[in-house]
Amino acid sequence: MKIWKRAFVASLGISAALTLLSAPVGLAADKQENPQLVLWMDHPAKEKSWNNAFPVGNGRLGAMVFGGVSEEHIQFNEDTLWAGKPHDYVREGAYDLLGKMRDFIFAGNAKGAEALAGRTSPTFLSDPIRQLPYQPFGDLHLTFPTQGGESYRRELNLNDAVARVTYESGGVTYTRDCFASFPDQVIVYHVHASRPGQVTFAVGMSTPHKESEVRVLGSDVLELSGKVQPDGLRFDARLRAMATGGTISTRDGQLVINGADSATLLLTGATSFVNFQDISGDPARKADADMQKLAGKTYEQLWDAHEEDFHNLFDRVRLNLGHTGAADKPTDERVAACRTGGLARDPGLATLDFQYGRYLLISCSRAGGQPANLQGLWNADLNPPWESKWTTNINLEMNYWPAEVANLGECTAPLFDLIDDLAISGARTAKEQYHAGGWVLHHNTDLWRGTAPINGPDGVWPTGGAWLCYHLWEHYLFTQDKDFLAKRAYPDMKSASQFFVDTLVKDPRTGWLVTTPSFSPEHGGLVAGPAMDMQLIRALFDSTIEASHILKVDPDFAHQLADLRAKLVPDQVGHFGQLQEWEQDLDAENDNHRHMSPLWGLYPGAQFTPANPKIWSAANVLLKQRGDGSTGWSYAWRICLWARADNGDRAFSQLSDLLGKRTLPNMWDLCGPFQIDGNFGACAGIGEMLLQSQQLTDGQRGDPVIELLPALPKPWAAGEVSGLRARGGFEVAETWQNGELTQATIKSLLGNPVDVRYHGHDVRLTTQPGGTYVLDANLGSH
Ligand code: FUC
Repeated sequence: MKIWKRAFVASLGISAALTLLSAPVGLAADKQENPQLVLWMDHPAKEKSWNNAFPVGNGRLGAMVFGGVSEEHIQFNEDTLWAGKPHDYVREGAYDLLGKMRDFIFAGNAKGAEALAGRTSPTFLSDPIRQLPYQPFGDLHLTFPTQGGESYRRELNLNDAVARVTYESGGVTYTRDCFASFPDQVIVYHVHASRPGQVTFAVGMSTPHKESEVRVLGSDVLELSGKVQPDGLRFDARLRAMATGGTISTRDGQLVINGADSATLLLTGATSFVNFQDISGDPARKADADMQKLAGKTYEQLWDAHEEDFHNLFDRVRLNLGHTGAADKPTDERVAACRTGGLARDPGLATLDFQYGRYLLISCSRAGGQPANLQGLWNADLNPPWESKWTTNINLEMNYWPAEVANLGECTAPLFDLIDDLAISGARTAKEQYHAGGWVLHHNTDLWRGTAPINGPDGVWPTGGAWLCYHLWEHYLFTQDKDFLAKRAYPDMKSASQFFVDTLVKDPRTGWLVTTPSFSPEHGGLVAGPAMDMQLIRALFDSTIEASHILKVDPDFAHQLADLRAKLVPDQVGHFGQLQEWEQDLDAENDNHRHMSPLWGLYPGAQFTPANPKIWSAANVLLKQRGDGSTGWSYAWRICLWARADNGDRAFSQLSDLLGKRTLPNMWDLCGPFQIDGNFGACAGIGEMLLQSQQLTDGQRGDPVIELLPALPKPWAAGEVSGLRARGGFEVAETWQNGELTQATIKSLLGNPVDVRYHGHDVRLTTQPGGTYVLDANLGSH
């Protein structure tokens, strides 16, 4: 059995009879609101501060709620509204350059190779060289007669997934709730007044797209329709008003609600996108059909359905890191306090950040929708930063790091659908540009599933698909779902492996097998065999080999992969004891690059363990040398890495810097501009500090291993968590005091055996499906 995170700690071999409980794993499983799970401010978002507004989303439709009193603004998105149309980005004839680029690289002339991956023809880059941007959809503008507004508060309540504005005016309390319902596929906006007949407002629609119009349909519906220029996707949204009491009328293209007790707006929206090769859909019909489905439903029914759906996902994990008086302040002030070390005095903010990550994933990644892009699904810009695409050399993957451990495995569905598409478009790129079988993805993709290298030489990085396949395998490790493995994961993994079988070449300088041309993500120049590529391919081959054993298929292919794996460039230790980023020892001691690519094998991979002290120590040397993060996501990656290195205080310092230096008042992450990956990376990192699990794959899989509280930082001396998931099919709860575990509860979902570790203690549990096992700090049973 492979040893995880432990060099020579002998198993204590405890086989004590363990208490088998039938109670569910959880803290007090009440339905009460947790006031700690609320982001709030005492002022609206300024009109120009889109990213100060609060986000709601149902995985497909998203909205940003600004919270103005007399003028409310709600900007909204639908996740298939992108620029462009079906397009194959493959560069014809690129293959002719491949051999030349390889020759240049092996001759030590990276510049020669890079000249063939530039903007001028001939180039190995995609056609065209850039991919296309995600688009905003539209805006709702609400005008209320109220001026001022006392006792103002706007909040994003994570307990109920609702953006709420409350204020008083003229002795009346107004409440406005906005949520995005997954079951009803609608954005709902509800206005309530404490006194009857006091709800009066007008609402209009607009869009930044030039080719568009707003029409009044009947007496209570607006339609916003248009097309992304020049000849792209068509879109259509419907806004319907319902009121209790009062009247609804139309005026100047707006809906006017007058003197109602309460009023509800329903917003549906759709585009002509069918799939990445077909945009023949009818958006008007879909937006209308979605609206028709709501006919006869009351606001309360919509609320209840939304609550049931959201709670089913969100309530699975409870976290309490303690809270102090600092938690009583508005969220923007709490975030600002992190600039001066405030996180250590405000553990509740870390809890909020963790649960916000879970909230955001539920809000932007649900079955049937697109995966979370660089901005999740929220975007107000026709030209968003990096096109708000899916960048696959860290960002898209980081978005899904928390999914399994934070018990939101279902939210991976859009990612896996994307991978299926990429296996199709990536097969064309493999064939045309590499004369290879299988599929390849470089460092970005868009709605049209571009897979060819883009932008410049740093786009020539062929292991994006290998990395995405790791998520398929991880989903299997967490769920042990053989049907998923056979039908969804293995075909994509096998085909991704095939690409490398066909394209790995022998480096004449070293004799090792390498990817080339390649790039260690955004660092250095074009090279052969960067460490990250080798780690990704080892992970891909290992998991494909193991899947072939589990599924009892393709034994010859598995042998072939094992043979090639042994010839890949190994992880190497360089001149200052560091794990090398490149095949050659080129690392500089003053380099703190944002990408932590050579440490992929530490996190999210699981290739470095103390069982191999040489590589474990080199990885730690590099981690230390790289210092603090810079972009939000680079801090987030470092949180996860330090957690894996069992250093909770260093992980905490990166979290503290992320919140203090790279976080907006609404707790969104900043790359430079808003980019959501850091939110998800931080969520995963906090999870990793509290619980780690592995089921190592190197052709000889051992039992799952769970490590309790592996990287608890000093400021979180007491706390409790429940509902975290572990590989092998477990749900784990932990409580701790004075920095020490007091109790762990492990629910076995599938009945697998598991090796549980804490501070040098080690116990092997033989479990029954559904069994719950309670352990004390010595891992003795209760
Ligand atoms: C990668 C990063 C950048 C940015 C971009 C979207 O290229 O290196 O910092 O996050 O993705």
